[in-house]
Amino acid sequence: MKIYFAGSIRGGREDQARYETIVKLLGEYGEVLTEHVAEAALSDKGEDSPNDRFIHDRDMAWLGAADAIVAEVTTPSLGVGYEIGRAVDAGKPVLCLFREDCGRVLSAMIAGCPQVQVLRYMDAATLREPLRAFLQMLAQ
Ligand code: 6IA
Repeated sequence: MKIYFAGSIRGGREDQARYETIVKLLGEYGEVLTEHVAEAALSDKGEDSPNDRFIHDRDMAWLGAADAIVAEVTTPSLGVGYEIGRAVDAGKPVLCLFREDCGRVLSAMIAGCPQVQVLRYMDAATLREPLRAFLQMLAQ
């Protein structure tokens, strides 16, 4: 099972520690193609940073290779929204995770999309069982 994890980068890194917890949980059920999204040290300011065209094309190739997309959507991110839309268009299963106590309301374009499953949670540590259920259902 190849899993594409999406989480905010330029949209803001406030939830980075939660991404780490989620990527670790996902790693119990498959290969996470995009582990770097959860890295604390992720920075695109270095001299050896790949350019945006490279990032886009590489990520779209990974998205195409993925069996499932799991997106943490609490911190609003143009890139994550774009990835979700592309994944829906490609007919890929998409699970979005939204932290309920964040003080925001999830975009209607995600919450209202019939092809997207939304899971509202409070604590990332409680996500093991719902992630297992989502991914094992796909494996059948
Ligand atoms: O608009 P955002 O930057 O918040 O979009 C985040 C989403 O787009 C993530 O789910 C990633 O899959 C993808 N993405 C955006 N920027 C990058 C990136 N930046 N590297 C990989 N995926 C990205 C470069 C950082 C690197 C040079 C350290």
